[in-house]
Amino acid sequence: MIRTDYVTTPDTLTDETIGSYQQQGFVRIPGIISREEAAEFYDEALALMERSKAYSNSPIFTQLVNVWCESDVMKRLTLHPNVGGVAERLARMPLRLWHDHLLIKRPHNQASTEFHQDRPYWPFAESRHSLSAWIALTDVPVERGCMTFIPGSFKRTDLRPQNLADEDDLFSIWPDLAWEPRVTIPLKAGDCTFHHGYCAHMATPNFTDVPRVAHIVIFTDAETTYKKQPHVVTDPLGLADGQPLEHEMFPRAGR
Ligand SMILES: O=C(O)CCC(=O)C(=O)O
Repeated sequence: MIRTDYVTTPDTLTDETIGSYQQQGFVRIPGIISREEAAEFYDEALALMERSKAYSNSPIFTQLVNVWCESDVMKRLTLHPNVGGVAERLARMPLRLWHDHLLIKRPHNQASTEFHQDRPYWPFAESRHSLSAWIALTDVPVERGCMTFIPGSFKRTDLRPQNLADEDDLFSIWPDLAWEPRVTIPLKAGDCTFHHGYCAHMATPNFTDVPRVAHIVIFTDAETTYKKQPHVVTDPLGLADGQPLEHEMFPRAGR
């Protein structure tokens, strides 16, 4: 059951907004959750970072993958019916969860997340669509590490995985992309952006005294099939090459 007092719900999403996502490969969605919910999830995210050992740390960000399996509080956000419901309307197809991750840029981290596409990292044989909800759990102005997208870049689907620690990597394999316009989207707590799995994007460093906490929920076509290749999420599951991603780790979205 979705609360009806969110700024954006699957029912209030306009055809214009869906069309803009389909055309550009990203979209800003105000109020996907309330500010009060964002504050609760922010506190839990920072507490989880302290108590969890299962994270990776780099100058760019601290990353905690599949926190929905570790915290009942974060599970409410990852499986939030408003997030999954809006994702399905944007993708125009049934979706399932691929995975979540918390990405925390520590104060004054000095490091951008450099331009990359997400989809080349993922072990999918067939998937008609995949997209990420990047949910701001605190206000994220440009100087705290918000996202920048390159409109239309999702149409390029033939590239190898790109190194998000190397500012030149994506442009070295796609030089024309460097001359395309970019769109930078600061967000208030509770707002999110959705971006297509092939949309090129980056995030600026955190120049502020406040941790930048974003929770990213990634969805893929409900009929996605698995391609056997190393990935931290699928490695422990023993999936067979080519099988559908039907597993309790990948529940259907918006249910
Ligand atoms: O938040 C960041 O620093 C980068 C996020 C990102 O690359 C993603 O959500 O795909």
